Amino acid sequence: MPLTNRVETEEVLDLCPSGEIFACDFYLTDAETWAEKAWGFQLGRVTNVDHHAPVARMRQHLSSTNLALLRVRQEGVVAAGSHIVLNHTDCDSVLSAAVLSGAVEPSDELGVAAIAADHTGEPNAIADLLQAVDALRDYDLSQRNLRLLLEDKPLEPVAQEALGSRHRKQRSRRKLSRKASSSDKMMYSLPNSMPLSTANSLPRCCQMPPSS
Ligand SMILES: [Mn+2]
Repeated sequence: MPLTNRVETEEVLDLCPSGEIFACDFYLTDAETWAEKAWGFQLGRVTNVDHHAPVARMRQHLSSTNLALLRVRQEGVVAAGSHIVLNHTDCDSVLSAAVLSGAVEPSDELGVAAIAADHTGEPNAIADLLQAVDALRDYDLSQRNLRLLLEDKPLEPVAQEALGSRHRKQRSRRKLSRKASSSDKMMYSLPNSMPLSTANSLPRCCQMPPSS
């Protein structure tokens, strides 16, 4: 599906005229008014496996992957003839679809990876890979390389390249923030060591409050 802010249930029904539909990791309008399941909300043949609904439970540290794991552990993977629909390909989208479809074993480490990507930002090899290839918007590629990573095999060159460029960006961001924090310290020492006129000409955000 295209990536849009608001997705109506009619749109996914049109997309998949028959069979059960699992819309993963994007919010279907008013889903919270449907029948509540441990893994999301259901209306007829549509189930929204998603953590974006405006209800208290979804405001916890919870990702769609955690919901998908609940569904697979209680009811198994989705039946043949069902559809899994995504509208983006970040870590949580890819993992929730891979879990629901049975492409990967339902393990807790996948839930941890989704929460690292969505909430905590903690270093996590699975989250790192899937966020790195997100921009390619290629679910099959993401899923193939997820499996390679889980099996400890070399990634495809395009995934390796995406991961390499993510790491390079992270390194330069870290360098920049180290630079920024050391120059912050310098700024704070300025008012004592420089004439007032010079201190006043510093950009506003760097000025110390008046010392009166
Ligand atoms: Mn997502």
